[in-house]
Amino acid sequence: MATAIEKWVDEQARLYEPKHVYWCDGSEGEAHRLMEMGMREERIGQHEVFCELNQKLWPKAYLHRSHPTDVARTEHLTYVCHSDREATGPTNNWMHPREAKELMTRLSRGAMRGKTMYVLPYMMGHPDSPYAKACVQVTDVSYVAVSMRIMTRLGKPILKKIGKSENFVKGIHSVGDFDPAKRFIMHFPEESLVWSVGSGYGGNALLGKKCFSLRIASWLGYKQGWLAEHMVIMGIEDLRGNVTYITAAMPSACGKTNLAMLESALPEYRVWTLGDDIAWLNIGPDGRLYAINPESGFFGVAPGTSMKTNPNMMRTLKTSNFYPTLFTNVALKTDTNEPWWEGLDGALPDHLLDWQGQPWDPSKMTKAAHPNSRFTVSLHNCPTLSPEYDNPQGVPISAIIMGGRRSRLIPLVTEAFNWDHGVFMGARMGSETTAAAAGRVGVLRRDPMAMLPFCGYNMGDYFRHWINIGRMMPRPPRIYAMNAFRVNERGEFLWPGFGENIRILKWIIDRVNGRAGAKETPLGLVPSANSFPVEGLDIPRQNLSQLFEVNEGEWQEEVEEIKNFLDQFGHRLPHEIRHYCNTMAARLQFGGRHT
Ligand code: GTP
Ligand code: SPV
Ligand code: MN
Repeated sequence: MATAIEKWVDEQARLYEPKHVYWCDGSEGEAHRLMEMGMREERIGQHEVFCELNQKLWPKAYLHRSHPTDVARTEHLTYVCHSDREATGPTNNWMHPREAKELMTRLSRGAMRGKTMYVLPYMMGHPDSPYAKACVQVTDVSYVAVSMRIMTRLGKPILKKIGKSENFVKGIHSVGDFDPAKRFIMHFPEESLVWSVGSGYGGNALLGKKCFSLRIASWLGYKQGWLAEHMVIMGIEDLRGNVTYITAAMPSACGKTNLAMLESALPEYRVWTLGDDIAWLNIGPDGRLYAINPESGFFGVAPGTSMKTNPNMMRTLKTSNFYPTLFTNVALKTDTNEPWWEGLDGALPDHLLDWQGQPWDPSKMTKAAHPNSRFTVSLHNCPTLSPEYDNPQGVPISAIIMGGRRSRLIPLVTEAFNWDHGVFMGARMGSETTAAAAGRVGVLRRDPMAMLPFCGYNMGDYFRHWINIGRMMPRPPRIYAMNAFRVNERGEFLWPGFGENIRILKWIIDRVNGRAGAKETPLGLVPSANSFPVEGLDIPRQNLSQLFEVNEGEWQEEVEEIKNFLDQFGHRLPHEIRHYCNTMAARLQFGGRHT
């Protein structure tokens, strides 16, 4: 008797009509076969899918060049298809599930003719974790199969684990002909199904990542009493060996990967990495909030990564283990066959091919690497990987940070008065857009909890869910806002960031342990004079006061924008959020204190 998975895969094969169906088993031999397929058989336009890079200097590294239109997430083509439109909310694109399936079926018929359909059984989370989820994805490109082997726990044992059960998350993926007019990323939360055609890009195609682990999982969390978040998970160890675990939400390309593995500028701390993008948060038996990282790799931004900014990532990229390392849309240093991107250490190379494989001409002022070029690398290469990474229960969280990219207004760090106020702090977040999503870059938009593009249901209900989760914990984590991107009048960053961000974390840990002072502002609590650790910090004194400044005049516009944004959720907006919004507005205008 065929299992539920076999039946479902057969159904996809009948629709897509591939030449071969290949079930991935996760073995080493398979890794070679997949790379061979990508180097010798499959093509994207006139390019091969993979080219081998200098194996001496970059072990197991391969270059992938995408289709030129397929370089970032496409939020305008991403839909959440609840049968009840209201459940999707005002911040997601919606299509009725029936209509969406008809459209996707039409676009998919025969789309894998002459190709191989790879079947990928994988697990998000450690197989022994009560919080993990078993999944199956089909895809028609080796790049996605190889990427999923790095980013998830993929292999034969997962098939065995699912057995005859129908309880697995389904992902259907085909690159089609990369036509942006026929590109859709559809989510069906009611049946734990993601269906994506027309794009091979990370967040559009590695369906275990944003599509399942955030959009579908956030809905599951809403129904089942947990949270799926766009967050770093990290541990900070002091000299006595105490480790404080924190999570940090930041929008795409706003510093999560760099924070997750920072090399501490303060000798009394070291950082342990558990995850750089996604956290699943569950209330543990002791009433604390526990975090697991459902992923097993990094899909990180290349530009700006160097020995100076993120030495631990450079070490990760130059290490090799069982898995290959992929570089997508970076430039190529032709003399040595090495990957290259803007911000990498060393002099500008003499001969570069740009991210599309064309000779690069520096006088043209274009970037050689695409601004959203990325690497895909196993977490197990990371020298700061936490020994707790594989703990099936996760790690207990003491503080949650909500960060963003704001050139003005938002202080370096602010502590919330309490959980509900912290939820408001997350709900009012804004951030300047980046190259991680198609569209304009540097435009301010509201991005609550860094989940605007990833919340798989009505965000008004999501805020309510956050408030409720706080009620269920006797000892909830404290909540903080953070902004490392404030600039001066000349547009220069006021804060050095990267390894110096440990100072922000130190203040947070000291606060959690009752060891640091704070001063009240209408936004929340900021460090009191002398409570922020500045020893050895080499920045002009005035920068610090500018970093913590709350300019009440400038805030009026911000308050209006926050109110307008929150108003769209109507009666679904929790009254606690409206309360904190109103009191913040009143304090900014008339003064007064938190009571
Ligand atoms: P996603 O993978 O898209 O979710 O992004 P992310 O939040 O992990 O962003 P990442 O850490 O990759 O950072 C994106 C860009 O911001 C990179 O170019 C970094 O070099 C830069 N960056 C990261 N942290 C800092 C910081 O503290 N200060 C400054 N000025 N830039 C930073
Ligand atoms: C992001 O855009 O937030 C990423 C990359 O982390 S992707 O996997 O494409 O979502
Ligand atoms: Mn992300």
